[in-house]
Amino acid sequence: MYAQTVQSTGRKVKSLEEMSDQERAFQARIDAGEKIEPKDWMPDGYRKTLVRQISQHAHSEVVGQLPEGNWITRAPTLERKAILLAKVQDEAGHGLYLYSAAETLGVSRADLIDDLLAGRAKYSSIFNYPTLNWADMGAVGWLVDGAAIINQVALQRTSYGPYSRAMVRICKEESFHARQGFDIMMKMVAGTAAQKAMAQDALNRLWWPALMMFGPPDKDSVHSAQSMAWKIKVMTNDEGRQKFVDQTIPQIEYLGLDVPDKAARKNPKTGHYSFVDPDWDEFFAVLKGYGPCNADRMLARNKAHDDGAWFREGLLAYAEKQTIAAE
Ligand code: BYC
Repeated sequence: MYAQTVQSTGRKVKSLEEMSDQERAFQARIDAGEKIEPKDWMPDGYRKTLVRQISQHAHSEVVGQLPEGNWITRAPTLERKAILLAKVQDEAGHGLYLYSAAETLGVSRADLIDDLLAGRAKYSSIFNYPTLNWADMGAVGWLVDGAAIINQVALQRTSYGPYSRAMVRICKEESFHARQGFDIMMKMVAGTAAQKAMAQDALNRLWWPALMMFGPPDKDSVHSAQSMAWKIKVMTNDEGRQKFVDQTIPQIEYLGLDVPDKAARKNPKTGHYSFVDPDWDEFFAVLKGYGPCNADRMLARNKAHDDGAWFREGLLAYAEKQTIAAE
């Protein structure tokens, strides 16, 4: 039940000859860089792909609160607690913007959440890894939010208007998140030898799962070709991963930490780093529900949903009362 067992549904890109007149006109709008708005005509596949990606993104924000929420009560100072609390709360807000963007496509938030709780929907693989100590709060903010920003900055240019606009605000908040993570890392590396070792250990554990956040290699990506043609995605999985590596290795060096990938080297001609791929078998196993925390995450979300039932009922009863009073 708690596995993310959804089968991928991607197909090859439809050629212009295979398209109907309406589809060709739609593609021309995309190619011209126009934004598509909720009431515009769109191919079924475009709508389905958006619902899939935006809802997976929303679920990731909501499940993504759990690994960090785990450390709010154990933050080392009041200031760190306040910052972490604000960050985790921001993630709930991101979930809301994204569920709202998905709803403009004719689906209901309640149904999307039911899919998540029943294990019928995916969320980012990264959140199936544990956060073992305070250094992980630094590494998550720096690496996980750092990776998310790379993806989301590009998504500000996505072709669907409501999704692209949601990304603008999300990106502003994510940059604060990444900076607070890097700030924790700076403190840890400037502390005792044991604290610096904790920072290194957190980096070592989260490096490979962070690389996985960008999705499978382009050659194995089911949706990239069509999503790029529709400009739902404006960067391939491998392009995002390369950007992340190029951005992060100098930051690791600035912190005085060791790069977990011992073979990573900068190519002086291209300016890009070579790097070793993460273990893709592990990635696909995590997607099938076999990550270290998949079951815990789904239990926690289901419990929170059940515990919140009285509150949702209260809100509905209040809204009903207001409607009757207004009549
Ligand atoms: N984890 O054809 P592909 C955050 C799935 S949250 C799990 O390349 P696509 C934050 C993929 O869905 C960050 N599943 O797919 C929150 C597909 O399965 P289905 C979340 C993954 O969609 C709190 C299959 O593998 N960001 O920032 O073209 C605290 C084949 O892949 C993953 C977003 O969601 C993965 N890592 O490209 C801190 C951004 N990768 O649907 C931080 C929006 C792939 O066929 N999403 N899969 O069953 C995207 O940009 C794209 O969906 C992806 C994948 C680049 C992730």
